Amino acid sequence: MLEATPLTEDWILKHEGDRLPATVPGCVHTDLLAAGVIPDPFLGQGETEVAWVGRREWTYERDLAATNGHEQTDLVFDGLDTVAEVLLDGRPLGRTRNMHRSYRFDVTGLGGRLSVRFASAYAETEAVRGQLGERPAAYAEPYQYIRKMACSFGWDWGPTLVTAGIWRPVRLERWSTARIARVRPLVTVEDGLGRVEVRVDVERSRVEAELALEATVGGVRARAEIDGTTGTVRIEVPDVRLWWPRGYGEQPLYDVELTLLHEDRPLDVWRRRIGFRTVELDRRPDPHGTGFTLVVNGERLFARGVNWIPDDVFPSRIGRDRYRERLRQAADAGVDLVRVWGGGIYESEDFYDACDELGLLVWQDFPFACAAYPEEQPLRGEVEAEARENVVRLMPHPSLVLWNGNNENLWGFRDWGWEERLAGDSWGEGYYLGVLPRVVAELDPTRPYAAGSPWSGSWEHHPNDPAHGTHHSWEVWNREDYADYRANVPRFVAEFGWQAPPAYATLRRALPGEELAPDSPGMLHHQKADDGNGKLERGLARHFALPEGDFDRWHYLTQINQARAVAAGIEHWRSHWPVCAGTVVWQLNDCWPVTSWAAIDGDGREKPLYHELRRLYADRLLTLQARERGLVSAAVNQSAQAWSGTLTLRRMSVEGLVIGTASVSFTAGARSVADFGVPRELEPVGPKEFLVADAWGSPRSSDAETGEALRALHFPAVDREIPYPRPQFDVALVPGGIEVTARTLVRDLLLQADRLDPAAWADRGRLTLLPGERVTIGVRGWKARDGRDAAAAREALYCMEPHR
Ligand code: BMA
Repeated sequence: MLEATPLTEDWILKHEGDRLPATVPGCVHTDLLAAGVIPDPFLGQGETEVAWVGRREWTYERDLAATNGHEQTDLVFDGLDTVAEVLLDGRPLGRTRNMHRSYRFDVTGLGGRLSVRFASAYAETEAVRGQLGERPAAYAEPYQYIRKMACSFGWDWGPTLVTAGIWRPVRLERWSTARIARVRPLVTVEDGLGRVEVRVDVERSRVEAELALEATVGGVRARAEIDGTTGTVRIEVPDVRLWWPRGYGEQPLYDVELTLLHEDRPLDVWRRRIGFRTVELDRRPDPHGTGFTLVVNGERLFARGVNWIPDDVFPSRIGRDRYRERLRQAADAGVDLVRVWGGGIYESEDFYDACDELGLLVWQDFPFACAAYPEEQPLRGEVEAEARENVVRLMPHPSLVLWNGNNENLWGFRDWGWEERLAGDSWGEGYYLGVLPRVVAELDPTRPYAAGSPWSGSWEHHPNDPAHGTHHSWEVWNREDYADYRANVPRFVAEFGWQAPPAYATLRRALPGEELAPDSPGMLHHQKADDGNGKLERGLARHFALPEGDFDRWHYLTQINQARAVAAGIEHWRSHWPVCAGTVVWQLNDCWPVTSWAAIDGDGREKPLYHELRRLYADRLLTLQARERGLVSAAVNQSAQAWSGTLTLRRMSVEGLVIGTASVSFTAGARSVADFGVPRELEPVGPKEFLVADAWGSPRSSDAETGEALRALHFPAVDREIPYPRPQFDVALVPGGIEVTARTLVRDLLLQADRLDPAAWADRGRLTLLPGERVTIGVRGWKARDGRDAAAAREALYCMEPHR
């Protein structure tokens, strides 16, 4: 039987004659940090101080004892970052140049000093660029010349921390006769009958030995012979339970166990979990253009998505618990699709395991982003090898529903001046329209492939044409106000978003001692976007009077503006289902403490946008939309039951007077949207008025947590024109939280719980109370004791105020 021995212990990192203790898996930066050699690059300007680390060569070492008792011993690296030479007692075992691959070296009968010598990634990129020529990109650093996580070179939300190291597990594998080299379970289901076709490749140390395979799935067992080095076991499992995305059903997972046998003795075992479900991507042309709708088990879905970036710029630090926590946060916010963005990595098994269990659909980008990538050697072979390996590695996971060729490269070629600059040089098209779809079709024909995001399906239409395929909506934020989201109805919005600073406690930790201001040195350093602060400022100024010299107010308003921006997009687009079939917010998470588009900040704290997503992505969403024909109320119902109830409309003044009311009954069928015009006489006019719509319904339309009706609000004027009354409300400490009772209109009330205690969390984000309304904001991680805490709670509450 194959024996695997992890090589986790006894590694050292050589640094200027010192031998520092090294963590494996890990990386140079985290080892230097642990040894006290470098400051924390996440704090203050630490990033700049450690820039030298990426320019050096680094060596990891440990002893490797020679082993016996087996015919073959392999040294297996699941991941090396990136350009390395592996030596045993000075004798080269091999070289590596791809972070996205694993490596296996034959060390049979060998022992001695094992060293892994990493060259600087910059040395490699300079050599490859010298050989293949310059290629255009959205960023200055040379990430397109090396197969390494692109965003480690810096991004518009990420630091430039070019690390090196043994970033994934390493082990010895000792075996005799044969081992399982590659397993491809092709899983299909039809009328309740699950089929698993397990395609297996083996490696042999004995060419002649007779080999067999035995596999079990869901209690069904099957056998097959190995012919040469391949074999296929076919298993049919009757009455399988379907795996569904969350909100649509359960996530039953079936264990697959595959054993390689020689004379009925097991040589090697492979275990994974699979799920039975079908997936199609409907891209048929229709009267609106070309659709992009995911269909799972025959159900057409509006995808409630988020974009995922590496959760730490040093991905070796992200363990199973961290993945699970972050993805649980996504699921709790109502998310059902996570797009693993192409500037990052193929994530670890832990990521996809959590998605399988939580019912999160995964859209996986191949790691290419925002650049022209050369298609010549040595890159071409690396791209094909990494694609083959990762398609096979990830194919057991039912959560994985889509492979996508790249992020924004087809768009960049057409729109960002690359076409002219390239003058015929290769730029990656051959990967996205050639190599990658070929690899997916050959190895995993059960899954759809898209060439890129955005992409209209062919060069016939502009790659980012909203009417065809996927669209990235970035005019809003870069140049326009979020009201502009309403300008069109894309078929699928794969990226859109708005920036805001992280939670206050996160800033305090990241910028120790700094007197915080929007443009204080640390704030500027932790803002990586091109003219990021300018866009934040202009975005604010369109809605609010700028709070000069008041950082806390600026922080509150920018966070509210972020939540409102994303809400404007999602409410509009969801109200246009099924023409629009998905929104993927840029971005769920951060990889360090930074001002960014993220809903969850670099310390894992939830920004107001996060709580807003819970409302926006709930099965039932009520929204008021200003359309050409007038104000429209739309009841978006993504649940399997019809939603019928009564809608109460109240036209009000900001002083709290009710100007007019009406009640209508409505029904939104299962998985559909019902919209109806707001009567003209109820449309609010001018800066003093607004409309409140409350949906009361059966079966329960109410928010289970609060027992309130679903509410939508419409203010026709921007805040800086609205004559808000001085907000008055009472605050009381109640078990588990804070109770607020409004005596006036209190708009966008927000408890910044981390100001009470860095460990405190609020269970909701911004909310608007009408005079007389009361709400309890749940707070975890904080125990209120006395009157001083009530005062602290009041201090941590923000809301819209009259202009000064
Ligand atoms: C798109 C993304 C990322 C970027 C984001 C915000 O370009 O694909 O590259 O971080 O917009 O600018």
